[in-house]
Amino acid sequence: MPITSISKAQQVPTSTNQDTIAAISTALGAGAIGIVRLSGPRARSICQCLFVPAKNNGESPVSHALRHGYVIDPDNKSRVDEVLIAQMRAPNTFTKEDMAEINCHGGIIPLQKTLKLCLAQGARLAEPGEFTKRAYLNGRIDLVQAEAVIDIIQAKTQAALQAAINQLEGGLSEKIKQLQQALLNILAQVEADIDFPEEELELDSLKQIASSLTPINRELDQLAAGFSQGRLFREGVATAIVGRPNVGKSTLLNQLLQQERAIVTPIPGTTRDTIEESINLGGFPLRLIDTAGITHSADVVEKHGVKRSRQALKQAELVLLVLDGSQALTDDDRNIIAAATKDNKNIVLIINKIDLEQGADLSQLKETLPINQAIYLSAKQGLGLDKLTKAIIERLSGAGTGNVEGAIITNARHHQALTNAQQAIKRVMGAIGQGLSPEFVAIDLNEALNYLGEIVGQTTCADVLERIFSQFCIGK
Ligand SMILES: Nc1nc2c(ncn2[C@@H]2O[C@H](COP(=O)(O)OP(=O)(O)OP(=O)(O)O)[C@@H](O)[C@H]2O)c(=O)[nH]1
Ligand SMILES: [Mg+2]
Repeated sequence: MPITSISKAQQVPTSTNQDTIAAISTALGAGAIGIVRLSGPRARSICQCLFVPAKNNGESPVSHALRHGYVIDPDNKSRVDEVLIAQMRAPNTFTKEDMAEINCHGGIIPLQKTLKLCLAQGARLAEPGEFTKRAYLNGRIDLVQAEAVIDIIQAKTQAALQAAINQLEGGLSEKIKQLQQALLNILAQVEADIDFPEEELELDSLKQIASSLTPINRELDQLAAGFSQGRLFREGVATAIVGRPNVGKSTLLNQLLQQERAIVTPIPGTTRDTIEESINLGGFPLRLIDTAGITHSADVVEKHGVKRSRQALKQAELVLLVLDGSQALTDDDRNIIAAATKDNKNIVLIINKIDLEQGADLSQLKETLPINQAIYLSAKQGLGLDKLTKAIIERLSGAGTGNVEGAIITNARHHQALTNAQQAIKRVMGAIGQGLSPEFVAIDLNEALNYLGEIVGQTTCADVLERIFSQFCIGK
């Protein structure tokens, strides 16, 4: 079986616990192989009913080993499919429960039949992400690691994948645990004072608490600051290509994608709506957004497009601002430059059409844009694209990107909880500074601990868990 075809396999999930429910077929499709995956206390007995080994030596199955044989219909003993089956005994499995994976031929019918037989034996269909959820609920992984599983599946670049793997291996979880332990030590000191008020906390002791919070605060700051970089890996950089009509935005999009994605014509106003495509540029996932040319003199349809272009410009993290070097600058150009620079945007200025005689006087822009950093291109002829790629990578690397070693925050949920924990610690320091009673100090310390617990899933509320696991595909 070629390894590449395994990723196309349809994993059809079932799990064996009391509340058995019916199958769905939407997870089914043709593939090289299809895996019916079982987890729960009855995984073993279901396999005993449905699987007949090709060579029966009477020995019980070895855990985690593949066996060749047949899925049979227990009613009439007919063969349903020739399979390879792996049975894995608890607790050394992904879910910490007994598990089995039946590798069927990838066709829809044998898969569906095998699945139905499992359901008839008392399994029920798994919810999206239920295997990972069980791994989390059974304490094999924490919430950060469960979320890393989604990130691994969705990673668009090698760097994103590496960040997710680090997270799954527990890099971030370990860091959070260390911070929690440090806070717990401080809390123990403060609570001792609440319990034994007669031994009042000396001023020195309070100072000591405040000073031991400083390195914790610094570590939280560092983690939170890494988010601006981490998020890029996970979500991609929203990159808008903007400019007045006909400057060559769509030609540039097509060049960067290396495919004829957007329609290009000599008629101004060709692109009427935003077009979004993802690319991997030197390891950075970019969400490239081609926009309708922004102009005053737009017709009714164009006006809608222009509105969307302005929105895309507002929301973009990186702006590729395109001017036509062969023509004098217009009011439209100046308006777009004003709109782009207003929000202090990360702008890469592109002068396009360098294959034509040049007519734009850029010196008038030097007040507003660093024109000495402009990139000169012919999008049509593919000239200067390497310089553009380099400039974009440099711009993004400026945000400290590139290094995905160690604990890095890539997830907005983690970032929010970290920020909340930081604020709680600030309140603790404020309370100590004001000489408030240790009860107040303890309240905020507990809050900080709770926020850190939210990240790893110790104190996460049910609906957040629901939301996280619903992002998974069925079978994961
Ligand atoms: N000579 C030359 N022509 C170019 C270059 N880039 C684009 N063009 C031409 O300029 C015209 C407009 O190109 P588009 O890519 O559609 O421009 P746009 O900015 O997307 O235009 P709208 O969608 O109307 O806003 C087409 O005829 C392109 O072939 C270039 O580098 N050199
Ligand atoms: Mg266009």
